[in-house]
Amino acid sequence: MKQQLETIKETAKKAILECENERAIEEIRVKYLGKKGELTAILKQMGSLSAEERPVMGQLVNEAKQKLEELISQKSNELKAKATELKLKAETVDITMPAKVKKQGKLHPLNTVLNDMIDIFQSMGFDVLDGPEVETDHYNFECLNVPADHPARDMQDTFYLGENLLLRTQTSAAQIRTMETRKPPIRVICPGRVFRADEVDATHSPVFHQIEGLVVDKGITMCDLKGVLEQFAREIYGPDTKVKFRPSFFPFTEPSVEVDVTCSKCSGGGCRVCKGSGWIEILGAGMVHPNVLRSCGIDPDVYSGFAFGIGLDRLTTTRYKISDIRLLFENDKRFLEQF
Ligand code: 2NL
Repeated sequence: MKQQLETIKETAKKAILECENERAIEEIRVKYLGKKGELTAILKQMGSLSAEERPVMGQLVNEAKQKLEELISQKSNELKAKATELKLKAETVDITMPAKVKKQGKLHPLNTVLNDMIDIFQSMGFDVLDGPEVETDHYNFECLNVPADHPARDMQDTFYLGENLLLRTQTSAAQIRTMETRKPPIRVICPGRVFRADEVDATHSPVFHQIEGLVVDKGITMCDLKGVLEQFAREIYGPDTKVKFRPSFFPFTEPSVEVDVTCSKCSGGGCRVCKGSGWIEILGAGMVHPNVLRSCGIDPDVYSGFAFGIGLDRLTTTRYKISDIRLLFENDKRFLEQF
């Protein structure tokens, strides 16, 4: 029996030392020390021993049991420590690694300038309107008092899609519809893409952006036009900006003006940007022609109004010193990322 105990001790020791994970060590514990384990089996055989042999053998078995328990708990701790170490190693975060930068989208420069302009006009009580890019000859030209023989109606200047359908050449049509459907007072701006069959170069594109504005009410005069446009110019170009109104001509307004501001680069002294004149033209405007009011069902003897059209693209290229208008439409990421 002593021999048997010795063999059990040796094989168990060996198994414990060679053990590689916590599950295996638990299996060993059950195999030797469990209820049906080998050491327990020996204890059960003790009945067959003599009265003298029993306590001696009992002590040996207990010692062996203690020794194995000790070895098992030691190995088990070792294995646990090793597992923790491996886990920590696997989960290590290298805080010196460069962070993954999430690229955030930005507004297109045209949208930044447009949002500024919308803010300015909204603060003066204007609503913002939208309209279709494909228009009829009626809304794009007829209602605006543009005669049949006007060069703008020429195939050379306008993209026609059919006999009566065309790509709008200005955003006026949305405002014409407003006059047809809303009663004055009317105060609206209408930003959007417009199209002209222009020769393409650094300052001309067949598609560009315009903001048109329209005010109609009783007693609207040229003073209202001047006040609103001067306020707009100062907000965009700075409070010291001077504004000049030059007589001009548009079929849809009478009288008509073109508006210049002092060059923001040289403050009016004359430079390359303003071609030496000290002034930069920023928009066209005028008092709405009585024929236009009439064509929308508004009585020009009761109501009057003013309207204006501002090019968004030139405003954007000058603000950001962009040398070629085409860059605004190519949407090259390398260009757009700079804003
Ligand atoms: C430009 C400047 C302008 C208008 C647009 C307009 C709109 C309605 C009635 C009357 Cl609904 N006028 N728009 C007025 C003056 C100038 O645009 O340089 N255009 C060629």
